Amino acid sequence: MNHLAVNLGGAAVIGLIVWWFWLSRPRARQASADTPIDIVVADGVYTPARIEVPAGRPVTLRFLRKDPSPCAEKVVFDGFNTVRDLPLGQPVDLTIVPERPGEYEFTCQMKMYRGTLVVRNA
Ligand SMILES: [Cu+2]
Repeated sequence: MNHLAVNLGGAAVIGLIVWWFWLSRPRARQASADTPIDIVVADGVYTPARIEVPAGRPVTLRFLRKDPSPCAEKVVFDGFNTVRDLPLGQPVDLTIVPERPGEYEFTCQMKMYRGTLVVRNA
């Protein structure tokens, strides 16, 4: 398998994710602890980078790090006092219960990767 094929495969997967999460369902997804939200960590961006969840219910975010650079090795949720290590290629589940509506940023430890958890009134 050559690198181009791998990259094209990755792009196809990302395209599929974009289509599935953003284009096929323009309104916010229903999220719950039982059905994790997959977040790919690659090329300096979280995909998806903006996630809407209802307040007061547990939600599980499943991070999959594909970026080998040390920049991507942690995810930090300041608003929830939570930091997780992200081993390369291994999904990491993070379950939180967002009690109050608002926008909560999550970032890598250097704040180069940036995402937003949008908590709505349920
Ligand atoms: Cu970083």
